[in-house]
Amino acid sequence: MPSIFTKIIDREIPADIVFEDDTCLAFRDISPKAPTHILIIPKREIVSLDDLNDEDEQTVGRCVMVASKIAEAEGLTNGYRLVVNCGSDGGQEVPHLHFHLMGGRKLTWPPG
Ligand code: DGP
Repeated sequence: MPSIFTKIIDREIPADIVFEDDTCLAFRDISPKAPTHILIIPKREIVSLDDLNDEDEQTVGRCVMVASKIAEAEGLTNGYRLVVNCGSDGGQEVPHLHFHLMGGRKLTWPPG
């Protein structure tokens, strides 16, 4: 079952897209929790970290590389956080693997 993120990939619903290549798409979170809050997603429909296969290794690596490049492009020179929520205890709401890139303010630890 395609998630809302597949609809963003397919341009069926709008999003503020900041980066795209053959593997990943990155767009601003609709409900930002920090001044910069961008979601990096694989175009492949992977539900969560629990669903990764060996063949996803390059895809996941590419998403992390893209996150780092976007952080630089966004000027997050003081640091940032890259978060993946997994499953219900992890707080995952959208069943399509995504990396939250958050920065632009001091982030607290531990998260709630
Ligand atoms: P998570 O709880 O880890 O599954 O985070 C899902 C994030 O996705 C949440 O921060 C809000 C964001 N989100 C949900 N629907 C949309 C949407 O339609 N557009 C955009 N840009 N972000 C969305």
